[in-house]
Amino acid sequence: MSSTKSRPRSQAAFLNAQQVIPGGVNSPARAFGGVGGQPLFIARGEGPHLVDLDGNSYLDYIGSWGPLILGHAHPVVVKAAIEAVQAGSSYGAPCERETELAELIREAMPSVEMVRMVSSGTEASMSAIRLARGFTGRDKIIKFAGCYHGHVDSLLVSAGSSALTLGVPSSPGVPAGCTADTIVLRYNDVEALRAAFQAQGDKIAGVMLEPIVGNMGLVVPSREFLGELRSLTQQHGALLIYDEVMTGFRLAFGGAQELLKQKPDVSVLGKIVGGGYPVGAYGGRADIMKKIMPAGPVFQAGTLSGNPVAMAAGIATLQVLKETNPYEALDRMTRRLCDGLSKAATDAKVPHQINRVGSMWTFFFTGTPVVDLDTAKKSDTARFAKFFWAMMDRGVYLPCSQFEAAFVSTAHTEAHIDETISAAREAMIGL
Ligand code: KE4
Repeated sequence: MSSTKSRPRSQAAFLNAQQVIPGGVNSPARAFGGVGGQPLFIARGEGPHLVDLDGNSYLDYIGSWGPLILGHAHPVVVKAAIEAVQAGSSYGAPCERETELAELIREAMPSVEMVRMVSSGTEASMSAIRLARGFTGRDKIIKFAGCYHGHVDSLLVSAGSSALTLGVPSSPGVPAGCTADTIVLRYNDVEALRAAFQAQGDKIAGVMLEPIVGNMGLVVPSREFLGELRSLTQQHGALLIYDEVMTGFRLAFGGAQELLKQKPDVSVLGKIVGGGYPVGAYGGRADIMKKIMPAGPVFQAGTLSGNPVAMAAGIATLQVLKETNPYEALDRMTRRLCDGLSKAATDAKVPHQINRVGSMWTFFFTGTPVVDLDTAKKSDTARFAKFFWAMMDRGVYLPCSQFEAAFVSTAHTEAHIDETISAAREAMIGL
């Protein structure tokens, strides 16, 4: 199944790209592997819209896979980036913007007493794991099937996101030694977590999870699971690492940990913290972070870490979020959308589940509640693909995989939401 519309300029661009870029894309998540057909090539983003090379405009519910909570080309962010780039693109030396963004993160997340900037969520996750191992002197890391933390060698086992969509849960090129110390458990499985600590609690350096998952599609943790994660890590001297790359500044200014009233030892950030520019960050308790070189012995470095232009965009984005506090409005807008989508599916007799937290949501084509990877995989991905293209042809750009979260931005209005619901009502007919 793919589109009924022709998009000749995107098709030509894709053909060209495939000559010089593997698969024609710089990330498999954009390859449309889960929905068939060819990716659209984008000319520009404007507020809630993407415009492709053929001049078609789409309501964008990906927002660059999360970063664009303010929509495309927000004037405050654009102005900040332009001013920054006119003072030079990179110094290879510290600048005060790095401190300013770190202070904003610390203000938003009390569990984060010190922060290190890097250039992607993957880099932040990789560094957080090394830090946990360096701080505890232990090797084992627990992760959960369906959670994705970037393409970190040791975590590419039952990863979510595009690794899951492409059906390659553990990638070639990752030596067995890299994953020998990675324990993979089922999300929300309290018994398995207890058993893992029972068996090897004194060898576990850290437990890493998406506190609210986006990479199986959206999955929420049980209260018991969250509680056990915190108490077992505390009891056994392991670090609790929240991967808030997607949820940080998305679900609340203080991220999922604010919403869930939890206090991890280390947090991993990305996406919104750079306002659409390449920024990752990891931070946490000062006694832990002081293990990072040059304050401590754990090595980590990066040419463009704390890049001044990216810092400026991140600061501008967080300042707008702090000043406008859009979270209740985003929650209302996204509730309106999901209620409308659910009614359209019910009227069309399409079995579905919608998991939503704030402006992050996933429409699953299954009648079974989705609480972990196994239940997420019960979804009808062929029906998802048909719906994806039916919506695309009606000017609505959804994530190109059943196992991804979608996002509403502050640029989406009620009119845009109602337009999306009408398109879904049509798209559901005969699905
Ligand atoms: P990046 O290296 O892509 O900046 O961040 C990796 C990462 C880490 N943690 C979480 C919870 C994430 O969701 C991600 C990246 N998310 C995917 C989409 N779910 C990015 C899309 C892509 O890989 O192109």
